[in-house]
Amino acid sequence: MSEKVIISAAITGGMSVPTQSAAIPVTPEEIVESAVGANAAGAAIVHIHVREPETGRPVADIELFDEVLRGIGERCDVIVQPTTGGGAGMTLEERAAVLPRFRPEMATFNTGSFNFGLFPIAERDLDYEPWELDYLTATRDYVFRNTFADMERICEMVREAETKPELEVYDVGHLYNVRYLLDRGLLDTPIHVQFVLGVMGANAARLDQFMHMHRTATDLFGERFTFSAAGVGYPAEFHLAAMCLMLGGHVRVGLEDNLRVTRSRRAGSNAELVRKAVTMAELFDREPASADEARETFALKGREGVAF
Ligand code: KMH
Ligand code: ZN
Repeated sequence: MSEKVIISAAITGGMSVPTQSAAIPVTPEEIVESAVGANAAGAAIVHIHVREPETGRPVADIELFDEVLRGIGERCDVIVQPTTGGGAGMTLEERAAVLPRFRPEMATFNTGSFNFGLFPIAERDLDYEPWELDYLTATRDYVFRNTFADMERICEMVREAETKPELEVYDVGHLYNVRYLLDRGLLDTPIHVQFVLGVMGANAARLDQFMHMHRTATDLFGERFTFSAAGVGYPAEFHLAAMCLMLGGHVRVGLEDNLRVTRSRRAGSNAELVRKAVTMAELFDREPASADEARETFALKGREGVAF
């Protein structure tokens, strides 16, 4: 069990709309500020999406990524992990363009195709903008596409960019997809796996499902993997964090995945969610790792190797 726990903060996301919470950072300045605050609170990694500044619509705009990644890099030494998952309706090329352009230390890598339903959120009694309602209800017919051809393409791109992929597994079958990519020599080891549970269309954020996926990963990858979990929604985010703290894994929190800090209180910032994760870590004798300690754990190429 590694004593140090690497905490990631997922700052804004691409599968939510601003009306869901005023705390969701939208503009590049807000995303940079929130990322710097999350790092100061104890996050070694910040996971980054971008949004249209005027509306908050999730976009794959490479110039907005440039502004955000440079803005964060100028303010702190946190590991900046851009998304290659993006948001609903984006093509693989749009989603993966961050890799050759910014050559980040880490980036997400989604390991299978599945339905990604957000439409029940549209039924909540909130004063949505028309585009937000369209964005949410359109997911009734949305498949988050990550075919074997797509994944093999991303394997090439992360290797070329010397970027460590964080393998996002949403269901048991995705673990076998990873095994296939390893067997083909398309992924370098040790791998880092993130169990993402609670997305409608994939596996549920239940402790028994987490244990089943963790056990399956251990069967398939032996000791050659590190892991973390991202629980979507409340209390899933903190329940999975507790499991990872007990099992020697790492933790992801953030407004991308969850809007509540307690059952009755919505989070006012990403830093607030990170602080709760830090408090939990202390209760489990796990100390938050610094960005450089995380770089060592994941054998990252370092900040000097990025292009932003
Ligand atoms: N939105 C999360 C459920 C990515 O950005 O590539 C998973 C995620 C994937 O963060
Ligand atoms: Zn994401």
